[in-house]
Amino acid sequence: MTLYYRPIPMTDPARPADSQLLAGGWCWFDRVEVLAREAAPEIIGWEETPAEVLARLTAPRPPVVGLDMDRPRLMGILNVTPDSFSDGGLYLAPEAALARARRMAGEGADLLDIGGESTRPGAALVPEAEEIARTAPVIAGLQGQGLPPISIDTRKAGVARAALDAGAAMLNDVSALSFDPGMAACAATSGVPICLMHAQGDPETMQAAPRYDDVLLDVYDHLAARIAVAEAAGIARKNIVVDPGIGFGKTQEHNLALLARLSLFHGLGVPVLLGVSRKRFIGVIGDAPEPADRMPGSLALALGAVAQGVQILRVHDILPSRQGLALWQAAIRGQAGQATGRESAG
Ligand code: HH2
Repeated sequence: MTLYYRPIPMTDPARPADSQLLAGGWCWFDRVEVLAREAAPEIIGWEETPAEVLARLTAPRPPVVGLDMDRPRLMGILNVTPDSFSDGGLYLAPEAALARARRMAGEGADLLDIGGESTRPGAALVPEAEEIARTAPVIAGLQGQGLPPISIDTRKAGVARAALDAGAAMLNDVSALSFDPGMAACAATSGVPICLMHAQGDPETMQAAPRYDDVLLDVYDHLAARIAVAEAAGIARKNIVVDPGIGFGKTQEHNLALLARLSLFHGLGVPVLLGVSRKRFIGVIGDAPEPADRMPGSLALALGAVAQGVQILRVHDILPSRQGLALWQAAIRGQAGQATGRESAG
């Protein structure tokens, strides 16, 4: 029987002396929930966790594109598309995209994630040349201005290469190397970090009837397998980030099951990224039919994720997220202090 070990993350200032720090970050744990497909969950003390699992849970994560992972980081979303579910059409003109990127940087984004193909449910494939024409000029236009590092949100190696040539510093592949056979080699040879995200099916059909045996454990196993594929292709483990892929072939119940136990993913031994911003189920639970009205719910989920040690939050709304993080951190510390992210954010 395969056992899965989920650290029960704590941020309380009363930290027992013999507790463990989660991933060298801001959460600690002294208990671990043991999960299995065939058995009821059980809670054990950290010292009963197998040594190799404990090593992965506690090892400080290496920096990602120069960003230390000992504090939560904000990745600002910039979709240069006509049809993204929230900001589609707003930033298709290069000038509008450049202005949006500069604004998010000014508001304290640690990273900018630029995409030229919507992956919302039902979205159709964008031809590679079109995706390059949307994204590469914007990335090139943002170089040399002291802006945060840029990641390219693409499933295609050709788009990734054009983005890297234009100055991107990270890859974000929602197919976790399974869409384009050239993507793994592109990541390996360029030596930049890559986010491997879980998705079930293609955007066009993924919400038709998503099914899992146990969504949490299935997503965990899938990401573990994709990490193995990435490493076999020559991608260094220090360059891998994982993401459970909220909303990608998942019902509301699936999304919530993942969000409730996000800390399991630290067992993969790499930084965890989460993208919940403005997604549909926030509108359903939070009674906000318009994506632009879903910031409060997005922030609530983001803070819940940070309380489980998630290192990178992919968000549309930098300013409110920055403020929320700063106040959350001040409150758990009982004092204001070190900024929660980009030092220049103040
Ligand atoms: N979500 C979207 C796109 N890319 N990448 C990662 N790593 N994680 C995510 O959750 C994720 C992602 C979908 O959101 P968005 O970019 O806002 O919309 P669209 O796909 O319609 O462009």
